[in-house]
Amino acid sequence: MINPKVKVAVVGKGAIGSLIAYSCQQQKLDFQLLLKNNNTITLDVEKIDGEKIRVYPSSSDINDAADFDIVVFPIKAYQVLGALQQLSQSVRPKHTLVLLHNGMGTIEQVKALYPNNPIVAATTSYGAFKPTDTNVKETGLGKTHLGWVSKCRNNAILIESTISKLLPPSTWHQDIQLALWKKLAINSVINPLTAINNITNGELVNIKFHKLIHTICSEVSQVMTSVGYPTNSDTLQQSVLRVIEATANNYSSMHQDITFKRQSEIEFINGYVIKKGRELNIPVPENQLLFNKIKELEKI
Ligand code: KPL
Repeated sequence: MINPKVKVAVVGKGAIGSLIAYSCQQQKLDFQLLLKNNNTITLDVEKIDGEKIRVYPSSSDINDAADFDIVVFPIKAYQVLGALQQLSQSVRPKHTLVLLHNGMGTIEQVKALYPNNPIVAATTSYGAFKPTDTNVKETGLGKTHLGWVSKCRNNAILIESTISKLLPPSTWHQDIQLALWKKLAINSVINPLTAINNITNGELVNIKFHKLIHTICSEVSQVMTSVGYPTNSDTLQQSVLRVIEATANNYSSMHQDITFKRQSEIEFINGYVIKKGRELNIPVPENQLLFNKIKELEKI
């Protein structure tokens, strides 16, 4: 018999994970947070319209998680592998794994570790940050794009409808890779340029960045086209400019990572473009320069 109450587990209590916890509470879903230690926490979420809600998640230790059907990873790309290893005692082949982060390259890692699990890849344009460990501020209402990388054989409709409720509105794609590449192109431009120049996203409209943005888009478009997603630099540049305008007052996640001396996601953003460029024999020198500069900044 189909169990109508799908159990959701969310790894960590990052900004996006906290928004997911908020949605789960609002939608009355059965959910828990998987944390490094199983301390009881509450989260104070301030929605973009100013509404303030306290979220009371139940939680488990990530090394000893209680039962779930879906586990969502709204964590940095470089944390995914570690989290999956910590979950090795709890993950069964029936569990759906949902990857939700900037950058690309983790799907390959997850498939290698859990070849039989259903996997969903997702990207969202929601914005949020955490002024304190338990406070979350929503800074942008977004949209979420989702797609099966490996589809589950049972309950797919129920699983899809549950995942769709986490960061609505959600669109399911036959081929999520295209949406991931489009987001990768945007992140390859905005994230390193804002971090290197210590500026908001909006400051990238300055004419002095136009040529550089065009060159980065040109390199990414050649790689995208070669992996089977034909595009060109003008198309990518237009979508980059749309995001720059829509998020003008925001500091990008990479800007924040560099400012707060955290590891950045450069390996999974421009680093992924470089890796694919190398495999396909496509030179991507501007992406390489940005990669090198961010690596230098990470050391400071
Ligand atoms: O995803 C983002 C990020 O900051 O990581 C963008 C789209 C650039 C918005 O800031």
